[in-house]
Amino acid sequence: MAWFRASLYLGKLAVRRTLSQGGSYGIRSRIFHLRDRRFHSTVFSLKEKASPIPRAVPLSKLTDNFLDATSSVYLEELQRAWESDPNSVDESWDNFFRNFVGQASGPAGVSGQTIQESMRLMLLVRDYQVNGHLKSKLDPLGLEEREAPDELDPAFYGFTETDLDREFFIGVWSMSGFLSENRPVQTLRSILTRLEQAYCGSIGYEYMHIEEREKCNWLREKIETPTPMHYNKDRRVVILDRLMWSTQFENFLATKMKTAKRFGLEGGETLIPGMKEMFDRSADLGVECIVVGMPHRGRLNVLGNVFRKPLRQIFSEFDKNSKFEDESGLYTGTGDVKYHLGTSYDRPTRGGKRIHLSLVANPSHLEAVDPVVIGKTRAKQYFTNDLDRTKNMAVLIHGDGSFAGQGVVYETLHLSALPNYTTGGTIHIVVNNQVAFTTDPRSGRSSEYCTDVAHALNAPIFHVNGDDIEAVVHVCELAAQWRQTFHSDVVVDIVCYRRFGHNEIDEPFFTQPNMYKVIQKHPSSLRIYKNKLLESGEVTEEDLERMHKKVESILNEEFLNSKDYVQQRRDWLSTNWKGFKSPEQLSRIRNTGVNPEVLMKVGRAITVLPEDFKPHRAVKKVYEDRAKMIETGEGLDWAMGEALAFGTLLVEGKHVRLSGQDVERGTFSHRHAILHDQETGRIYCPLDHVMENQNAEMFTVSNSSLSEFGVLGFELGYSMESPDAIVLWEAQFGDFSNGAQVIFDQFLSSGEAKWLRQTGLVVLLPHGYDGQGPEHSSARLERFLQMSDENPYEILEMDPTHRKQIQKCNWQVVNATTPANYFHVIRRQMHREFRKPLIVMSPKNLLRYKFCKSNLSEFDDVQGHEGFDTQGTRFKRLIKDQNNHSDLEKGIRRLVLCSGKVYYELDEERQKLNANDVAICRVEQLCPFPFDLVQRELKRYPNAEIVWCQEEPMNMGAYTYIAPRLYTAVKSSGRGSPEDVKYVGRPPPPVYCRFTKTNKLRFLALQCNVKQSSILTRAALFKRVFKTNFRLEIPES
Ligand SMILES: Cc1ncc(C[n+]2csc(CCOP(=O)(O)OP(=O)(O)O)c2C)c(N)n1
Ligand SMILES: [Mg+2]
Repeated sequence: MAWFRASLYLGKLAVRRTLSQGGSYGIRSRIFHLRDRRFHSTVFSLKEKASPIPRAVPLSKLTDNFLDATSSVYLEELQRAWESDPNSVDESWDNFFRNFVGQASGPAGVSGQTIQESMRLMLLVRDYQVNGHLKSKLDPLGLEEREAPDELDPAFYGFTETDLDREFFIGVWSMSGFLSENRPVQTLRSILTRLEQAYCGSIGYEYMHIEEREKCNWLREKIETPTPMHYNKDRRVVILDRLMWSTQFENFLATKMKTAKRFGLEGGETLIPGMKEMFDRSADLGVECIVVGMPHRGRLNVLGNVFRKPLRQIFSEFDKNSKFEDESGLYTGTGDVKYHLGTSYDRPTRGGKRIHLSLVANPSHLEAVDPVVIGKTRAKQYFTNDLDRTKNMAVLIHGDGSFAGQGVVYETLHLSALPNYTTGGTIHIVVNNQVAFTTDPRSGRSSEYCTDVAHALNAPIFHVNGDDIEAVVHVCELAAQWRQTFHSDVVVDIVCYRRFGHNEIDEPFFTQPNMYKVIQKHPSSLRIYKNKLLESGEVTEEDLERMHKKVESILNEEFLNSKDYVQQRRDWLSTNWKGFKSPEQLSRIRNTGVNPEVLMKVGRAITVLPEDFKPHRAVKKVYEDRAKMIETGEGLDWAMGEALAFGTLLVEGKHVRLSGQDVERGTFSHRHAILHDQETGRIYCPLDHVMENQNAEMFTVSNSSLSEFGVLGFELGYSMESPDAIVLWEAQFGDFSNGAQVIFDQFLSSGEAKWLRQTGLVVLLPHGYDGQGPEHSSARLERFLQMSDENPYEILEMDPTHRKQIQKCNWQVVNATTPANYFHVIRRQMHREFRKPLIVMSPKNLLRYKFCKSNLSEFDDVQGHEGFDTQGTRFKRLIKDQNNHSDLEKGIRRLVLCSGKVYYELDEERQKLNANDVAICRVEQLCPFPFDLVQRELKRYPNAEIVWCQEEPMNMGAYTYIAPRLYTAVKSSGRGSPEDVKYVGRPPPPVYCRFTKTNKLRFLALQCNVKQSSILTRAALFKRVFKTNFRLEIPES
């Protein structure tokens, strides 16, 4: 291993470079060198002998490991020291010298060679492996201004031109590749030729940062081949044909739809043959399904040529006059632009197999789809029992600007090796056109390559000149082989260019005049490949003409057919979703109570621990208490309600997955879903044992990486695969959900409308003003409510079982206040024939609050039991006043409507002050708004003034959402005008509590909170100062 690392160190030296202001595109910067270049452009341009400048090395360093070998003086010192006493040097050096002693002077023709020279040659070889990519010819435009590093100059190691044809002993090494061949004696010229060929051609291999020897050897075997890679004629014709399709597709669109935005692939057309070869190779190696995520660039080309979306359909989508099937009354959503849409297809492969391809729809936010694709892939692996993760694979395509710039890339990469998130390796392809909209790489990133982020993963990175189609195909195949062999991520960086502007109506000369002058004259990669094959005699002009005409005629035919093409009703059901209902089809509302016997069985199973298991004392008590709750049927707390929901769903055959930061124990130490034996460290998960021989993954609870965007995106993708999984993501505190805002905005709240894809993802956001500071108090309920698409002024059909209100709405937002109601709302997600995202403002201090308890009878389905009303046992969208009020209560002076934990504060205050003329109702489901139940309560209290009370400030919380809906309910019930609804809550500051510089935040937050809470509750119950609506009447102190 020491030997491998030796040049890694030198590699690091070479990477120390200054940034350039020059016009480099392929890589970020020009490299300034520490000394004059002697020997960099080709191996045969050696100019003059130059020895490296010796650096003094203290003798104390002589025990250093091999990897620290940095100068020839040092090597000489080492050799001398070893000769006088082998024990005086590090063991790795001892081995090295032993390997050479007696050999260098042995074979004929190498006499006179010093050990020093052998050692330097070794380092040179190593330098090519580490740094060869810096000298590879990646930029098709030839604008790259980087210079090869000093370490690739033989002069750096003291060799001169006269040494080129000298023979050197380099030994036979146990590593694979060049040094393992049985050719211990070679001339310097042949060594350099081989190295240049392997590392400095159209492919730049970056892999020496990988720590595992086995993986490096595997790659060396593929890279340091005795002869250069060569495709036979048949393969070449297939590659040519694929490149023709890719190129002619774009050209065709460019001539037929001159001004339409399509984000063409021109300049990067080799992506298409590369992808196809990658998919073919993957299928040969056992992949059956590939989930793809990609941005705008070249998406139509990928859809048409790789996914085989009918060309006539693609063309008709450009046509303003295209015909649509009559979709009135159908599930159509709002739609999206054509370069965002997804599709799926069973593609036949070169090897005669079929591979299922699925392109995930994505929003305009670059890279946001990455974690979604990975999550979906992982779910496919679960549902197809793909235990070794070789049948389902993810491929992500990136732009150079976004791969380097978007943080979600890093968040996604870091999921790749986590046991509950891995998919066995993702293949990343970067369409590196050396520009992002109008921005040059030097303004767009600080790293050398746009792919440097992948170093963090120890992923190999194959940079390839996009004009060399065979090199592109080769690395695409290699990436597929890597993934199927090592089950980890790999990156293909296709360095290409963008022939036109960012889109077709953009003028690139405004900002990149020099680059575009070169591009204007630059032949297409198809032209280059045609010339190559003509030169080799493998095709003739006639062959080319015939192939061209064939493609052209199909494109023309499809174009003509597109005129009559009737856009079909969009199909939203994939196989797993057969039988599920669109919002146009009624899904009856069902009960979610559970048979009491099943409840008891599940309850016992999840509270019993193995006899020999030694949990922490406090956790043991938690489990004893839970067992008691089940046996007595009383006092079930929040965690128990949740565990019962999960357990009963498992019994019903559903897959349950809960993920997020520290969810196994629970941020508030309430869940303890996984227990740790205090003596052995063994873990035990009671919910894994609800049934006999339960599949280990059927219940998954998993701490995640410390990411919101990445992990929520992953869970969203997971939830979209099958309706048979209930997937939950919990934020540590609700406020952290803003780190995943893109997922909420672009996917969860709008994905169904844009792409007709349903998801029942549950998002748990701890929320509540309990003195934990301005951030942790609020999950920003208002934001989720604002994104609701419900019409506040329209009351839809509200029949108890025929209601379609939820089906019509984009998502549900609830703030449940009892364990039983939480249990039912979780179960409700799975007990319906459609799926809808659910946002839960989950509690913090209610987790242990003495009155926040439910009885087991509220969970069962027994008629007459507590919780069973005229509708059966199910989630209560509104909880009426707990004081057993009759259907008509004329004596009630005030009806306070509220949501969340403030209810308990109001109720306590009411009891304290004996305010029995006040009724308090909890709106548990804020969105969609329970108009029917609010109307019912208005009827019950005909003389009550109506108050909305919240603990959040007026500009936050539910108020702005509730107000117009409450008005609609009041108006429709004939209970006065909107002005008759009063507000009690905190004033509207940006955060809820004021701080001064000297105050300790936490202390003040608590004080402020306590003070404000009591004022607030009293005002809600008694204050008579509501002069005008919309105005807060609670003083600050
Ligand atoms: C998150 C995000 N920020 C900004 C944009 C606007 N935008 C669209 S394309 C683009 C340039 C992308 O460059 P690159 O990733 O190199 O892809 P290319 O267009 O060059 O293929 C930008 C900035 C966006 N779509 N998403
Ligand atoms: Mg780009």
